[in-house]
Amino acid sequence: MITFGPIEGSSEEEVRSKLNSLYTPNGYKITKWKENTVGIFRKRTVHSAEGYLIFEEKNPVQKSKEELLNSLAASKSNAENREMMATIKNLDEQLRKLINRRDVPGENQWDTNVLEIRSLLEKNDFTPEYINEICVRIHETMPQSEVRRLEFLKEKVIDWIAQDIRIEPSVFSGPKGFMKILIFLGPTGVGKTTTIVKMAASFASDMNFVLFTTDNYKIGAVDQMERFAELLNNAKCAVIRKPEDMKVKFWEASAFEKDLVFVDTPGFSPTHYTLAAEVRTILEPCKAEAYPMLLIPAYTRFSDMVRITEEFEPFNYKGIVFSKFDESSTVGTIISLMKKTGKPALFYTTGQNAAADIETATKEFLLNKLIGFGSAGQFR
Ligand SMILES: Nc1nc2c(ncn2[C@@H]2O[C@H](COP(=O)(O)OP(=O)(O)OP(=O)(O)O)[C@@H](O)[C@H]2O)c(=O)[nH]1
Ligand SMILES: [Mg+2]
Repeated sequence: MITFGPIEGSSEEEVRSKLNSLYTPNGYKITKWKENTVGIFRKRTVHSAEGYLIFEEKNPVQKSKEELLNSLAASKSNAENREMMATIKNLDEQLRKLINRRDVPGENQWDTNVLEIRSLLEKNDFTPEYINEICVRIHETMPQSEVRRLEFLKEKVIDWIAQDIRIEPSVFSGPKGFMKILIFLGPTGVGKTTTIVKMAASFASDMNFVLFTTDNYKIGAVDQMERFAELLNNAKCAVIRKPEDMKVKFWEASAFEKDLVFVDTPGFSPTHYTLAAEVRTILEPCKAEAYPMLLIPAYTRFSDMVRITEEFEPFNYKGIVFSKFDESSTVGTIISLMKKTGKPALFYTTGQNAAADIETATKEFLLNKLIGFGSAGQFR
């Protein structure tokens, strides 16, 4: 670090003006001001400043302007001088534009760190809307001194992201003695049936549960569920074909004091109106006690996630199970979705092993998957 001073003057303004004539206004930092009284007969106050110099890399326009000025001094012919003067004028304009641009938020030197955060968020597949909100928030709420500290900035951004993650961890809790009905909804092949088996095996092994399948559409769906029921210690499995079946089986389940009913549904797009209406009619009898969940694979594009969440809204699902996490490498899309829809994550599924590969949703799970935030994004 190169220090300067003391630079003296009769007032602070005079000292500053001396400094500005010696260095560029951003090229020094004053660390100490002094004020002394000097003289014996005629006393006067002397102000002085000390500090250190800040060296900024000259930008290319400044550099070439200086080179031109040096060569101008050495040049002889007037014609050459005129040409040089025209070039300098042009460079001056460019320089002025550059200086003006540096006043726009987002282009200043200290914004390098904000640009770094922007690029990290992009790598993590956050939506442009989400990224802009974070950048505006940095500009509006954080002083430059904090933004300059990249690690601190990363921690702050992680805090904000953590606040946007919505979690509902208590799917299985509820008043004792009340039967819970978990309904699994979602487009085709997202993992509804497998997730039921995973949940039953991992979280409900000490509960008295029964499986219902309403999937009368996919060939082999009933066989698949019956096979899974066998694997789950011969759990009871009922096939529901119409609302009357649901009423009867629902009544039986409560009469036999079941704790839990897992209800599988056929995969469909709600724009397939006939099937959507049929499924809703079948589910109607247990609507009041039901806990509907929507499954979406973690790798789904943001626009498709939004469409699916909107299309399944009429089923009043309580939250989302993000499936197939093992096939996705980023979590920005999911967090952006939570921020946009306010819907919480319930579970994450992480592989094809039906006896495991499921976790209750936590914030840490998503935060630990953020790329590039280093220790700021590591949680236990
Ligand atoms: N990689 C991976 N595959 C999974 C996961 N969960 C389910 N699968 C696979 O996804 C495929 C579809 O799973 P299903 O459970 O049949 O999906 P579904 O939503 O019931 O499908 P439909 O009933 O046809 O709508 C199967 O091959 C599963 O093994 C997961 O977490 N990771
Ligand atoms: Mg299925």
